Amino acid sequence: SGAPPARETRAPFRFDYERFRRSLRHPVRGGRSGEDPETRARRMKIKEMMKFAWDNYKQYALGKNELRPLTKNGHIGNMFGGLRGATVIDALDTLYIMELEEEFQEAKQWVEKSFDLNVNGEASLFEVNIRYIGGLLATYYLTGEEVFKNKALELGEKLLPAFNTPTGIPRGVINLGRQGTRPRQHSLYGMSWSWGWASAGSSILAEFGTLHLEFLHLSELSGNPVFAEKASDPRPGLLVLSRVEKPQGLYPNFLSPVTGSWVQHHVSIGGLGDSFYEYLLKSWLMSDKKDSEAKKMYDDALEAIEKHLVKKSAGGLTYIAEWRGGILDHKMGHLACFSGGMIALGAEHSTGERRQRHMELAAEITSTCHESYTRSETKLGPEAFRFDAGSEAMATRLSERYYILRPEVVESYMYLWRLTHHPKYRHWGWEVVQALEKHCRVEAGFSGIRDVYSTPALHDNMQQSFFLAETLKYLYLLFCEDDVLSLEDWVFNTEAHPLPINHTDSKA
Ligand code: DMJ
Repeated sequence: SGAPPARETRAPFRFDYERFRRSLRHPVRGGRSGEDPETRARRMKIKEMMKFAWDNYKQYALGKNELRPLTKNGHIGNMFGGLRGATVIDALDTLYIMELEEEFQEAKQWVEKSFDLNVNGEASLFEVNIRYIGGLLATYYLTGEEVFKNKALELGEKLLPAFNTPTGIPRGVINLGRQGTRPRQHSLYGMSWSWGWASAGSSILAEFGTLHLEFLHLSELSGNPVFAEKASDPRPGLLVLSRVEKPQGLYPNFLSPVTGSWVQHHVSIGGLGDSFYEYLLKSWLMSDKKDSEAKKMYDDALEAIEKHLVKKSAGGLTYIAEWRGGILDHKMGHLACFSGGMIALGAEHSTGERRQRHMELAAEITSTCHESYTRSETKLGPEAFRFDAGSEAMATRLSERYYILRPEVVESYMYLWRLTHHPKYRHWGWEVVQALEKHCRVEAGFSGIRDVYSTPALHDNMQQSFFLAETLKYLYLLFCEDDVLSLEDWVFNTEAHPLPINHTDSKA
């Protein structure tokens, strides 16, 4: 308990753009000489899938948030507070990395001409941050084009009022409307709310804990410390979290932004908790390992998870259970499958017995998630799978059988491939490509499916923007050389948008 130790003044980020560009050049210009032709062909296939997903979005839904590939129209939804073009922003860096040049120009033009930030509506702070701010920042870093930076900064300003709470921990929903200019003009500008479904006005761990990477870059690029101050330095969120008592060292998912205490004891490394842990580790990596406070919190959290939540099924599968007020729920969500990649990345930067133990744990979890795919008829995994009542890595409830083009399993394959070079990860990634082609590809794009255990697939008529941002990007990187967006130089935000690491030494 007590305040975390005072931290040294943050050194400015120093980027070696040339190095980044060099690393990009290899994959996109046809790979290395001597490259295995099958690997190249597989990469090109994934590039074709991206072009297909983009072309259909452009044709039927440009300017809407997502494509509805069956009805061939657009979907707007209510997550982004009137902002449009979620798929454009999420796709930008993937198009660029895959060298889909014409398509990248189309997306860029939409940002220049049609991306309107003068909106008025209630947005998810988390979703706007990870998809819009993350996508714009990454594209700026990759291309150096000012328009992306300027839009990210302008949008970032609109998010700041969400932090005006007694603890500094933001609420989940923010109104993006403009500030009223006349004295009695009504405006909801800057009003923020907690989600109606979040118990007792609480903020969600994975939401307020998933701002740090992007906000640090907003301060870096604007020269305005306000972003870093709000989300990171002195980190009101982490200060509160470091003081509040954690049941058995675990972090529950719901916290009051007014009192700074837990509202409900539900712990999960999947939905509601997931990217909080991810951003602790990646904050440390992005700071070139200077942010020791974040690293300590990551290590302690993982230790508690290992001790209380990691279990082995009767059939020998390792999984991470959820925890409800002391009672284990033997269930893993698809979202929790990102943790194989995260734990492997953490292990890579550990030493000795711990390194080996965590690398094994990461490989076992990734293998369990692979089982959740192979045990289905479609070879795609369900939204959640269980280890109870005789079930092993399969959904037991009708409501958990769907697959919405989520990336977490291929994300872990990508990390495990990069960190171990075991060929099974490329093999498993290719299985996913084939399953997507067979069951999710329709005439006008890719669609989620309602039941992974039955064929022919029943489509949900939605091409999620994260399919272009994450699923296809991670699959592509799985078949690239390691120096393409090298893990030494970049961290991926939780929507797979790459942000550069702050190398303070000159190791170019
Ligand atoms: C994405 O928006 C991000 O990966 C987020 O962290 C979790 N949910 C989706 C993908 O499943």
